[in-house]
Amino acid sequence: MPAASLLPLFGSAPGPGTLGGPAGSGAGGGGRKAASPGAFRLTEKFVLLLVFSAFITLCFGAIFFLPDSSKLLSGVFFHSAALQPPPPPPGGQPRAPPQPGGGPAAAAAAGGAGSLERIRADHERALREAKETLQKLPEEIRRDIRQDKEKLLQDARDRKEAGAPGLPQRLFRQPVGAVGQEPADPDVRQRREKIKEMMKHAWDNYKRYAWGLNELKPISKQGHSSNLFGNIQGATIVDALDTLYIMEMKEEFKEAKEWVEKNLDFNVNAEISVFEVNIRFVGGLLSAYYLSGEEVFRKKAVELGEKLLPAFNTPTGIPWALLNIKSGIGRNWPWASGGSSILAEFGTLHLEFVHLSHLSGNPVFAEKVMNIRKVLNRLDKPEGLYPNYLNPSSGQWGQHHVSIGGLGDSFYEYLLKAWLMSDKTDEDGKKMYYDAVQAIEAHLIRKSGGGLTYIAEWKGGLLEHKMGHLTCFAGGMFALGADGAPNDKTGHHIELGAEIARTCHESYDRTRMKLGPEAFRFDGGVEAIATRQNEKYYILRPEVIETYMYMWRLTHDPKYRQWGWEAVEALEKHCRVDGGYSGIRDVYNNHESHDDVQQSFFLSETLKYLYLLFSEDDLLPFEHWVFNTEAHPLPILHKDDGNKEENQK
Ligand code: DMJ
Repeated sequence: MPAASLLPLFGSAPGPGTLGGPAGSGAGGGGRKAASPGAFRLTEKFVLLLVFSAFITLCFGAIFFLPDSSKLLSGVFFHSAALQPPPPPPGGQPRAPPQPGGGPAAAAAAGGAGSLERIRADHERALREAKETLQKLPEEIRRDIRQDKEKLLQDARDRKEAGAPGLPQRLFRQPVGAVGQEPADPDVRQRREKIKEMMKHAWDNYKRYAWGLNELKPISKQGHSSNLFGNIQGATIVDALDTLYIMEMKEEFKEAKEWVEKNLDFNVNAEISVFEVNIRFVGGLLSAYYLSGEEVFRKKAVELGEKLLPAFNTPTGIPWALLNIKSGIGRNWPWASGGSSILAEFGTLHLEFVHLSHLSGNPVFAEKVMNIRKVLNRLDKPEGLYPNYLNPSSGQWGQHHVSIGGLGDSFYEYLLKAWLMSDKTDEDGKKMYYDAVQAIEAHLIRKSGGGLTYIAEWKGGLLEHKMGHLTCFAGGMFALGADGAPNDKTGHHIELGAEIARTCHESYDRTRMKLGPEAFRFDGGVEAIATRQNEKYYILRPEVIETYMYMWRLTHDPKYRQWGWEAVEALEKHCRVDGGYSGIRDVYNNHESHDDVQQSFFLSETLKYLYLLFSEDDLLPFEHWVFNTEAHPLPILHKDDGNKEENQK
């Protein structure tokens, strides 16, 4: 027993008139101090020891020697844990009846001579240690306490450095393209430098006013917290790690890493959005690991992945949208149709979870997301389309609303990218993606009177001729998937990507501030313009710039760099403020009304895609990396690198 645990017996301040004077006051001179409560005469010590051991013997005697004491022991100390019902199994399969004798608690509860022997031995050791402590000087006891404390701290430090316990050793090999060449063209180089300066402005202000909090309020110069992350902190830091790395902002990357090491804590009582925490935190940590090879990121990613697993404890295995990561209790958004989970949320876990299995050696993560695929493949789809709502208990669709923007978007993105990330071995993902695109083309994609291609929303068979800023990511997706398109449709998919890019550019160009609204419509005589006041805002979103980046890489048409630069100028003119970058309430207005939030995705996505747009193609090349939906790069699991099994999980 450490000396520290005996301290209350001897070290607490005595009440008035007991031993005369505060504990450890030092009065009394050298040798054994008569007046100090820690210094007893030998006879006093003996009496104390006798009383103490008589008391302990009495207590334990009552437990050991009363009739049926082993049952009492197991009932009091061990049984309550076993009474808690385990969470329901995923997939709704019947649970096997509990087996006797499983687990350490059950073994102890089974009692037996072994357990009693151990308890007796512990008891004797405690008495021995108490006796030894009694013979020590107060100063010696204090020294022991200090040493015990230091040892505990050192152990904790060692555990941190050694990485997560149970993680397999892994030889880190940096994937191709984690760093790239300087752009050859001086103008391009200069523009890229400007984007790096924007990152520095965003980061420095976050650091100055909101360090360690989730996001920054750049006007009021303080932290901003969103309930998407519960009380997990540091969203901007984790989201920005890989952008800092590829921009070679080494000092900033180092301070971000140190913050993660010391402060990123998932042992909190927090209800979080499984989707948001996955794409920003798990995705950010995975990318930071693959770029830098720093073990702390692998360890934290796996630790967080494990915390998310209880979200899958539903009858179908379709995860809850919200999860309390302490209690493991999940639920869905109260506004979601019929208690449903959301397509874009449960469909946007695949890439990160496959990598979690890859890095942890634990297949459970990949199994969870593969099961989502199975559930989806068993369901009938209206006109081949995927509704945005799916009930995790009944396994049935909720309202038949279909969208390639909010609530649906990244589900389609992850089908394509799962196939690409598997080095094109995930045939299931491939088929689901191209089948979905075919249905989207047939039922959702339309051309306006003015010749703009747009993607409408589908509500039970009726079209709403509205396109969200979020939907603009689809231009890049169509172009990225062009290469594998069936029936000689490669050119057609590239063309589709180009048309969506043009429409989204128009949605920017037709505003006063040259920044796109949250949603724009194609009805009542308008084209690519927001008509409702609550759709006129711009919150530093990346999707349009993301599409320019893909289109540039895949076509090298200079207009995409030109359009990207227009966005840089507009951001600088209307969103940059002293304290960072802010969203805008109405992009059609003459004067900026700032929303006072610097979203973490501005650093992880908007600025990263801009930087890549003005970089050479050798930085994070598409042959070796895919980007998660928060722009966090994840390496392709090449089959000739021994990833065959990983790809087939
Ligand atoms: C990001 O968090 C992700 O891109 C997500 O998929 C959708 N929306 C935001 C940015 O707009």
